[in-house]
Amino acid sequence: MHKITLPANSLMLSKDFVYGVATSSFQIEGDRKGRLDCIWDTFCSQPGTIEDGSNGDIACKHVEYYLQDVELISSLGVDAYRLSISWPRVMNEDGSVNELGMRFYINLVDVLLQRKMKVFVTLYHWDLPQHLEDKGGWLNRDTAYAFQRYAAAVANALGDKVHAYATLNEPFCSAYLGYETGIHAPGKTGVGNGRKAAHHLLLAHGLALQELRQLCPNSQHGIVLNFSTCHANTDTEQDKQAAKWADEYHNQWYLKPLMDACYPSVIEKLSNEERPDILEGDMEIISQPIDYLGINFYTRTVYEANEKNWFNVVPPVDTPLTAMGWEITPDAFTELLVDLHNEYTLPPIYITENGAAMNDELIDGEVKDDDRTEYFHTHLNAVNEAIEQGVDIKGYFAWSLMDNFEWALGYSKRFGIVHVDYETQKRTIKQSGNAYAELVKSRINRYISGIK
Ligand code: GCO
Repeated sequence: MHKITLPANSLMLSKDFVYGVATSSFQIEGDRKGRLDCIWDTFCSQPGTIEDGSNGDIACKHVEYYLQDVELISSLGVDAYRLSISWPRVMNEDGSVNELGMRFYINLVDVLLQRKMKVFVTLYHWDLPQHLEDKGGWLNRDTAYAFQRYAAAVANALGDKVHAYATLNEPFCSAYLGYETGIHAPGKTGVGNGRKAAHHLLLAHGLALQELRQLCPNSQHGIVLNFSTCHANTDTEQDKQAAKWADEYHNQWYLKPLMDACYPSVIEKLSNEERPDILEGDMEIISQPIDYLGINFYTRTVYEANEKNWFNVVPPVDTPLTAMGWEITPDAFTELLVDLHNEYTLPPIYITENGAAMNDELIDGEVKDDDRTEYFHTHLNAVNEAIEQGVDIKGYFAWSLMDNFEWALGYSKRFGIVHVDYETQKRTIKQSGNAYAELVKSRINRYISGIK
């Protein structure tokens, strides 16, 4: 598998379909001295939190190498780059703008525009300033208002040079992994904490959206959610119900408030103490219209009922897995997109992340990652299938541009279509990166030959 191909009549072969690559600030930037501490710095400094004991101090040194990295992105021929802003790099503790930090992003956006790329900016990809966490972080309602002020500062600095803003990336991860299970920063636990954090994140989204709309009326505004389809382990009613609860708890909890201004019915299973404090007007703020929905997809999950009438994850058996131990399930991707389309009246969709960690080997200057190329091939075809079934999908971003800091797994997992040697910071385009670039370029050729 050296190529990624799509059916000859695919809309994804028209030049209107946006192809991009994605990264996030903490995962690639390094240059910790240039910003305030964030919750991931603190989390990484606690023993036992990160598999390889690493942190984001250096990462891919992107702050130092951003010009070279933009050249690299441009060499792939993609239309768009999705990046995130580090809140603690652009805002001082007193709420004023850190001009030097903001300058970095202004320069970055400007060179991307010179390279004719569309810029997709995410405001929150999990790097909450530590001083806000010290006051309760996402458990504190005030954090949502601090986020609103930060969003306004970025909107003032970057304006409509940004094609699309996303308020949050994967609030599920921030809330559930960060405040409920504690495997991500800040490492808090408890159902009540997770649910309250989620509500404040969604409120922050709505408050920021008001600023973005007003300050950048010509940009697109949305949010990025992650989904893993929920499947019952057996055909029993109990397992089917377990999969439904899981879907509501992990997926719909974040989408239904945006679309229908309410939480899914699973909220009734929670005690009063576990439920978020929803103040009057919150759900209206949260459910303002968005211009697009960003969807991140990696894998499906199988559930069974447990004795508490709740759900347990059933680990995969005998199915192909990525290096994350995640099942490779392109059909679930189509199913997800078609199901969401049938259930809600959605705005246009961008696939803002999709990709795989694989056990790459750099041999003689090459990474022959056929398995990752195959993953992209099957998943891009799954997107194509959803489009054929009527889902409005405008673009696709590969996660990730380059190998980077994979959160609690440190540098042990590689998601890049570009290999990074962390000793030398040398970047090498993997075979999958070349295959992706070829797909993107073949599309342009096809368009030109089409109008001849
Ligand atoms: C994610 C994150 C990425 C991860 C990727 C792989 O949105 O979960 O955006 O930061 O690296 O998903 O786990």
